[in-house]
Amino acid sequence: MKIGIVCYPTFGGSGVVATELGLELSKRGHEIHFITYKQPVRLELLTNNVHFHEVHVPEYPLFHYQPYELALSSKLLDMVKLHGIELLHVHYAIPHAYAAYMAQQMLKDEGILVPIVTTLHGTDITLVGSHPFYKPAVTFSINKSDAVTSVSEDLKQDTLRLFNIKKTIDVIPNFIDLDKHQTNFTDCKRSAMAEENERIITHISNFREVKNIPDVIKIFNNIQKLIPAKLMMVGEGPEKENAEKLAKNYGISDRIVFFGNSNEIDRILCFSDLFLLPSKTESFGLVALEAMASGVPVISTNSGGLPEVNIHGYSGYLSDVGDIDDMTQNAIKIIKDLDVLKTFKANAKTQSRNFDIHNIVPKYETIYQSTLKNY
Ligand code: GMT
Repeated sequence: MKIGIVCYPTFGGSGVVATELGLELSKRGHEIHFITYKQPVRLELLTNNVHFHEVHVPEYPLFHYQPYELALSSKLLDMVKLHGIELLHVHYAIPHAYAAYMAQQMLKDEGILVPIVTTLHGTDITLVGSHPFYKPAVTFSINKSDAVTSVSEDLKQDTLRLFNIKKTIDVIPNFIDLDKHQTNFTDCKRSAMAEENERIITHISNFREVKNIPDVIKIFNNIQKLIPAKLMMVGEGPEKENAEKLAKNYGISDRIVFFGNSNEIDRILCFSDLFLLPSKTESFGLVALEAMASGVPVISTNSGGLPEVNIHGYSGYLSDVGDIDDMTQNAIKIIKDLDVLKTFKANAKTQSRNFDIHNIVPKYETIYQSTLKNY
């Protein structure tokens, strides 16, 4: 199949999933066209089967907001015509499903029929999409998609609760390429990061408010009072500065490394003992899955789709949002004893196998095939 993929190309779960999906589909013989405003961060190699088409939005001073949706729908139209793209798979309802619908209508006018598959990732539904300013347009574009998928059962239920959806929503969980995460790095630089007796705790995110970044610092502060530990903070975002200040106030700045964005999180996860994800909500929590695939147990909240990913008392522990004490105690339970830690690490790896890319990507292929057949 010739598939056009639209996503946010930045460091964020939806862009990562879309990129990994496209790459895997290309390995399975499909021709993939990424259509977005920047080359996706995890899309390093373009091949005969993987193409990237940049959406340019000309700056015009008259416009207070530059019309990205318009530029995207025009680009989609052009690329479908030029490359014979058979199906558009858009990740994130806002504004991608909306722009794809516009492109679909324009193409129809020219006698070209292209179905749209929309994948809901979470923030497009729970945090942004349900805002009254966006809700009618989001409802419309979901209902006009030819197929709709959601990355967790919880997100599907939220979507049905918050919007008047007339479409069937298929749950296709996010996935992981285990080969990428289970390589035993010969150059895993644990000793450069911590002493032999120290535990390494890691957090990776885009440091948005929803990630509850201060809770990461508070939990770590509690842990390091009881067990020698270091904290690896990976990513960039609005809450980073506050996190640095909080660490300074606690007097633990020397125990924390702020890395900034990284394309090689597997190289940081390879020496990590525990992953912290105290988010207010996560439709899925892809990063928790990435941690588990690297054999890192997860301390997370029990919000959103996280209980579908992290299994309480097995791959890690789940707590109520904001329950710093519970998260601290759970963390200690895992890391204080090396044998317990070893068991949780092994369990985390085992749990991640339920999301093996090779089993999940065919589910998208099935959706594409049935959508094309019924179109
Ligand atoms: O969580 C973020 O800040 C990024 C966001 C996104 O839009 O890329 O992630 C969402 O999609 C990911 C991939 O499906 C999920 O793993 C994240 O849980 C989800 N984030 C939220 O629901 C807050």
